[in-house]
Amino acid sequence: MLKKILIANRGEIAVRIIRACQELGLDAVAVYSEVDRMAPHVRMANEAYAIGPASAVESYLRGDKIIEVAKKCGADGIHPGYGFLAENAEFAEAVIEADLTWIGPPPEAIRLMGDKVSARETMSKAGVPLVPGTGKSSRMSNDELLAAAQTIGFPLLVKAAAGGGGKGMRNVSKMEELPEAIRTARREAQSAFGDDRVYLEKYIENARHIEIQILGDEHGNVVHLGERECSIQRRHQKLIEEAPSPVVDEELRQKMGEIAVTAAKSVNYCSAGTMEFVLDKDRNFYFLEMNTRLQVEHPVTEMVTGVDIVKEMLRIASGRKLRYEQKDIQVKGWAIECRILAEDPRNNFMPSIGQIIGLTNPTGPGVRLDSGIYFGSEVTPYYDSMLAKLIVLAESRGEAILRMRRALEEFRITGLPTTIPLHIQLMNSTRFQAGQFDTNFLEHNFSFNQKLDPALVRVAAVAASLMAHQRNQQAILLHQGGASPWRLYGRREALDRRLR
Ligand code: MV4
Repeated sequence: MLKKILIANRGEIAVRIIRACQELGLDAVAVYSEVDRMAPHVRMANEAYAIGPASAVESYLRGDKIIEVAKKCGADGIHPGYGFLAENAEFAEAVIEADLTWIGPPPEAIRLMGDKVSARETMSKAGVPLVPGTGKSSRMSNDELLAAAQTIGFPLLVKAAAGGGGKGMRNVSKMEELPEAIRTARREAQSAFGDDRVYLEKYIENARHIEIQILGDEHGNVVHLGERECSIQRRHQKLIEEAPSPVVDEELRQKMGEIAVTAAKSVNYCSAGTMEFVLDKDRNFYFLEMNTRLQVEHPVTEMVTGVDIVKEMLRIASGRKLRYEQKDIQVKGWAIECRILAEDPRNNFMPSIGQIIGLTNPTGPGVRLDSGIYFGSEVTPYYDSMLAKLIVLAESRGEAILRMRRALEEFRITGLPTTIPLHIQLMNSTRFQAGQFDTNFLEHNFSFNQKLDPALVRVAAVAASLMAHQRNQQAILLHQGGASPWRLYGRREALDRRLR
């Protein structure tokens, strides 16, 4: 069994993994960059080690340094979280090579799914429905691509084989545009991934983005934990996720789930993973890609299934058998997650930086907050803009929306603009409430241009201060019959003396 885990990450996900370690009685080791010396994950871990300057390339992406720290401090496993080194097959191999336990899927599975062309081929062989597109050949010439486009039809997407998550993707509506789109997509892919291979897929319009969570152990057992609805996004950055999806019924869940399990078994997958699908207007689903890591939005699945995915990953990595059979997995209730970003939705989602000078965290029934900030902490420009994830669980979707709105109203972050006001507006939108949205909803059918006049903001701040002061005064007068705060203080002191 593992005893000491190094977490090769920062922010809310490092905190989340430390919590899982603590519940399993494992020691957690944090690593941190210069600007993260005071970060929550450093404070919460049993031990913490500096690994370099702020820039991720010199710190959280330094696999060699991280493995060195793990060996020196006597850790026996490494959890990569998401992002950074999580889907780097060479790093996973180096961890295993160093005689440490890799808390994630086998490096071969990471590599296979990282190449989107080989992922398509593998999934096709396992009987997973694919979007019509180019086939097996991993290296296609421009002429071959142009010929294939004739059969696929338009609109279509040019995608980078080494891409994923929408990076380097191009939408093409007619043949005349295709040669140029292929050229630019190749150029972009070459500079971003050092690999200019591209492939084509028919573009499924007005689709919903649905994903299936799976868990597999080292003994060949695989279960699925149902779906997540991830259509509310902006430029491939998800903003809201929910489980279940408003458009997936038990029958479709079983069908997608069974296919995901079969596919995972066909590649000897183990640990946590996610199969991404698009669902068209007629509720046909098509495989897009597989994410071979723990995902940001895993909490909504944890809330409705009661399965602690991170603890399960740790148990699986220690060689344990999965504790669940498919029949043990039941979806109960409704969970919604809002990603709280340090971005200004009123100013084109401009990233915001600064100190958290005021913070009230939401709590109460059915509320979970996975956060990487605290009162007084600094938000730097070096990493991802996600500050926290606010997750609620309720009996029904309607109640979950009301609960989320309540929790968002409780959540006060002062010092920098966040996406909280946007989320409140989304919870209030009738289209969201009715579950009528696709991946274009936020960017095309929803406006958040509540432009604030700075002069009016000042007036509002002055009015709010006056109101707050007046309310305090009233509370004192009403409840204490005219006693001043000083007199009340004196009375309390006298009472304390008598009790002593
Ligand atoms: C698609 C698609 C429709 N048809 N592929 C985006 C992220 C990456 N995982 C693949 N993505 C998509 N691939 C085909 N053939 C729709 C998406 C997609 C999307 C596209 C445009 C704008 C927002 C989107 C959000 C999720 C998925």
